[in-house]
Amino acid sequence: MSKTLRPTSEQSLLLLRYMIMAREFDAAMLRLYRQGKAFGGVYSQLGNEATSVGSAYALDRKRDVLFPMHRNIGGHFVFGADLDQLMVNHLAREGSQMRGTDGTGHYADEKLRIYGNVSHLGAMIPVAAGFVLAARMRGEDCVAMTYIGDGGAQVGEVHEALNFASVHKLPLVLIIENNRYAYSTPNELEFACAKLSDRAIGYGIHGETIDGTNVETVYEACARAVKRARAGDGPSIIETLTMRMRGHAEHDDYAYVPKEMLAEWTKKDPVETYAKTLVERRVLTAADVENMKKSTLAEMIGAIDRALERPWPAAEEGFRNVFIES
Ligand SMILES: Cc1ncc(C[n+]2csc(CCOP(=O)(O)OP(=O)(O)O)c2C)c(N)n1
Ligand SMILES: [Mg+2]
Repeated sequence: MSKTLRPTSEQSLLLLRYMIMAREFDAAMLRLYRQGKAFGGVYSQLGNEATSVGSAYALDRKRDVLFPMHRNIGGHFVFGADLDQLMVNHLAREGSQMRGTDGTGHYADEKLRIYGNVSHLGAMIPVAAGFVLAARMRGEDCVAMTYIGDGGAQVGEVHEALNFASVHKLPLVLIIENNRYAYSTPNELEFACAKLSDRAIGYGIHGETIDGTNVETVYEACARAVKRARAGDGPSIIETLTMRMRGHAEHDDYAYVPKEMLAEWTKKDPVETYAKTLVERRVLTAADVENMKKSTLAEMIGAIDRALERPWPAAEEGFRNVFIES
């Protein structure tokens, strides 16, 4: 089955391109944070590019919906988000979809079919389940994909939403991004089961644990989950194994993470390994990869310059939609 789902050369180039976009956007945000130009938390995407891109790519963005989390910038690109708009959002400048009140993607965009992220861990999953229930009641064919971390997966609402979605066979795909840490808490202090996908048995749904650093593996597993969801077979849990390669956010020096662990996962860098695979398959050359990186970096620099030319949003915007206005 997985063979038939293997991306074509054209699709594989797109997967690589989206991952490079995610990588360069992330690198740009890390620099901007150090320059004092990005505010609030900057949550690095490093190591999560394949999970974010491969999962979102399995959806049909014309009819499905994405409920991303804080390390899913790749999915925004897959769903057609405009780079300039994303940069303005993240730099909280005038024109930001969150009116400058936030810099980590807490926006909903009906046109893009992106809703998220809900900051309170676990709380987004019932919203995603409710979305597809409503869509079903309206007679629409719509699959929702949403995400939770290894830490967030322990929150009660995740269970409630999964149980409800399973009973009603809702077309929901939950990606559990197991990047080994929730802030400084390691897996062994978060849960006692062998695999987080084992929980699927308790809901009577499909569950699997996959290599979250391989974009094709992620795409194939998610495409199968989307197919099942669309066919009326209900939700799936896909646990993607990755490593959070930096701190929780950029204020965190992640001194509690063993250096050997990071070194081990560096060898599985999602962008570099996929670029190498595509060069070996002769889909592109090493020089093409370098050019792709260079042109993406130039795109980022352009977007940053344009965003920084914009003024700050008006201070009153900070109070809008916070209190009920009568
Ligand atoms: C209910 C709730 N508790 C605590 C937080 C603060 N918080 C935000 S992210 C995070 C760690 C999440 O870890 P994990 O779910 O593993 O995701 P990761 O950041 O590793 O991708 C915490 C504690 C929150 N947003 N919501
Ligand atoms: Mg985590």
